Amino acid sequence: MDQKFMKQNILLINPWIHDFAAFNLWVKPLGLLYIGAALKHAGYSVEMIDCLNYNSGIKRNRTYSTGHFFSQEIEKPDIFRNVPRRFKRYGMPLDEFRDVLKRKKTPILICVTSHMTYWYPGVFEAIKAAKEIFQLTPVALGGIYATLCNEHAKINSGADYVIKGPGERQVIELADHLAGVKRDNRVIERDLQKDISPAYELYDKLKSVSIITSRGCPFSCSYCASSRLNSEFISRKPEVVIAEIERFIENLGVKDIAFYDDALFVNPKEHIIPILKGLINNNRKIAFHTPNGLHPRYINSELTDLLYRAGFRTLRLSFEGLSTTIQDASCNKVNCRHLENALSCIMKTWQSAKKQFTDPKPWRVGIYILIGLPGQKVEEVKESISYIHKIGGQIRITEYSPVPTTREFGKALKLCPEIETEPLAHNKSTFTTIGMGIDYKEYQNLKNMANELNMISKKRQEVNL
Ligand code: B12
Ligand code: SF4
Repeated sequence: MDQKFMKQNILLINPWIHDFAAFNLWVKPLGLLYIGAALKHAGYSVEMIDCLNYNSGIKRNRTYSTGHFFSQEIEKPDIFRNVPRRFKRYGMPLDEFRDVLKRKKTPILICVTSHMTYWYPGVFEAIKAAKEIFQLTPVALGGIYATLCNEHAKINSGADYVIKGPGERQVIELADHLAGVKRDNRVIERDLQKDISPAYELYDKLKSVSIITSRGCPFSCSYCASSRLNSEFISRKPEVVIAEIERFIENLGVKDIAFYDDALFVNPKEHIIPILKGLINNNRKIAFHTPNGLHPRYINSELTDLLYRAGFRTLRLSFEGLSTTIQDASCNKVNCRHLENALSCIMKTWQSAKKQFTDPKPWRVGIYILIGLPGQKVEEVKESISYIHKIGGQIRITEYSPVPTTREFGKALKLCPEIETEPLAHNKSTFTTIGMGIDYKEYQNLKNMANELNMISKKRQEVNL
């Protein structure tokens, strides 16, 4: 490889969220950080602007490094004119972003990531601002929106390259092309197989990181695009994961680590159990969290004991719903027996933790139910909410967002043809009412019902199950 081309500068951008609400549940641009790591690995110099990493100076109490983003109200897109809620840009003010951009060296390439399909306006805003300042630099767009709404992104985003799917190899090829670097393709493959870690060193200061120990999912629920985003289910080696966590604690001083896996507990004996044993052995005083739903079918007492001892404190379990329709749509990955057994193991572990440890930190456990699937009935949702309350769980409502390429998308399309051409219509807060054919008040009533029952459970229990 010709060394004179190396150390050329590439700028990464994680854009804002434009939405009605956004909460920082260990949100990190993990995909972009993998892109950054791959580019560094290939010899490029990389800088990043994370629009969501903005401290406005307002002090807030944050539990386990979660909290609110800085936000500013912006004009509501016309499609949401009848939604009685304020629309906001979450993350740093636009002018501040422009100022930060102006202070950067001119890059040979700007890499912009994207997350939820309905967050694309923040992506377009970032591309536009970057192009105003670096007029001659090409922009590459990748990530979930760019993959699932590829044509929409190609036509409307203003990016010069719109890249689908896992981008590590593709972005190196693009950068090499722009820099005029000739590299043997086999070298790229071999280097990426060294199992790179996300480039968190691009941040000045961090309290938490999010990591991923596997890509993809062996299930194929009708409403989920996991298998389209990653065609295979691939797990990283436990020892590699443990070493990565050690480096993040040692080098970055983080106190909280969240797992972004779709299927963290699959093949437990080969995967999560050795990871947990390694973490227990290293005995670090940090907390682990799983904001993405876990599969209760794999949970038993051995697993909950190891999870607690390793420092796992926030657990979210996927239940989705009580009806057979929703359990079928979810590949029957979970049923009531799995869920009740999981809760009982979690409770037993807590009882024994109280006896074993002085000042044990309680679990924070929530059970996800999915609402807003096309044709779902209000009564069905109420039954699921009541059931979770009855078995002593905290209800966490997740609203359905139609995801292109999924089987459920076809059903959603019949109720709302706009989702085909306008990704804003995938917004989870607005589609729920359409999916269930209810008005905003009825939807709020369901959320209020869950909140009230959660308050009752909280008063009754010392552990937030
Ligand atoms: C972790 C996760 C979350 C986390 C946080 C995510 C975040 N950072 O914002 C939490 C738990 C908070 C979350 C919440 C939700 N999520 Co979510 N989430 C995921 C998940 C499991 C993983 C995303 C991830 O980080 N992957 C790991 C990284 C390494 O992969 P990646 O980002 O794709 O990056 C790769 C490529 O895309 C590419 N790439 C990325 N950037 C770039 C840039 C360039 C230049 C290039 C070339 C390439 C490139 O290369 C990267 C490396 O290989 C995905 C499913 C999945 N398997 O992807 C769902 C997913 C994104 N979520 C989804 C949904 C539905 C939701 C919720 C709406 C659920 C709900 N009802 O509450 C909420 C939305 C929150 C909100 N406020 O609206 C949907 C998407 C919906 C949509 N319409 O877009 C997905 C796809 C799951 C699904 N159902 O199919 N989620
Ligand atoms: S919803 Fe969960 S279990 Fe189902 S395919 Fe997606 S990631 Fe896998």
